[in-house]
Amino acid sequence: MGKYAVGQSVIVTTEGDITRESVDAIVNAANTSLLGGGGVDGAIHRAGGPAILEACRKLNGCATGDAKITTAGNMPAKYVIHAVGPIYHGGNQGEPDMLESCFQRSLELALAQGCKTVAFPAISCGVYGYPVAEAARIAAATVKRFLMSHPEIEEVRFVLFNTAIYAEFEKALRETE
Ligand code: AR6
Repeated sequence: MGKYAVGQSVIVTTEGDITRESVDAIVNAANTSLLGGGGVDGAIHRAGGPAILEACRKLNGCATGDAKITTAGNMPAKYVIHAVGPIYHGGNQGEPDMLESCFQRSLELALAQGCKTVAFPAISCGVYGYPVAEAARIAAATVKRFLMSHPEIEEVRFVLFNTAIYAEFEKALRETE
């Protein structure tokens, strides 16, 4: 587990399953339909139960780079923030801005809902094919910048599913301003 002080807040990295995190909000790596899928999305819907899909059906989908919030159903978290990351097409099609926007919009929603603790997975780093080192740098820089101006969010956790991705996020957090 890594720990990084950012202003009055802290960023924590852990390896594990985000559905088990006891935080105010966990972030989902969703798709524009918001109606479920594989990867972390599938795990969240399985662990949270049907209340999440029921809430998602009322949201009319979500644009890439944006996020929407629902109940977390049966999971320990209070909310799920469904963020839609970009599919990676080489990096020259707006992917970095869209990925940054996912983290920014998720944190804005968390703040608006009064969340103090938020957990993120490695959005876009699975099926969507984003190179992990680049995605980790964007995630680290965006979250750090947000926390510097919003100390109301006390802790952001990056919950990474395997050792290689965990190592990239650790590196990015050490090297990013
Ligand atoms: N906890 C934490 N991280 C996880 C978990 C988990 N339980 N399960 C997988 N990961 P992906 P994407 C990691 O593919 O690339 C879905 O079908 C995984 O190892 O879930 O944004 C959606 O519906 C990887 O590092 O999301 C979309 O259609 C990271 O989470 C599409 O996939 C993200 O991988 C989104 O693709």
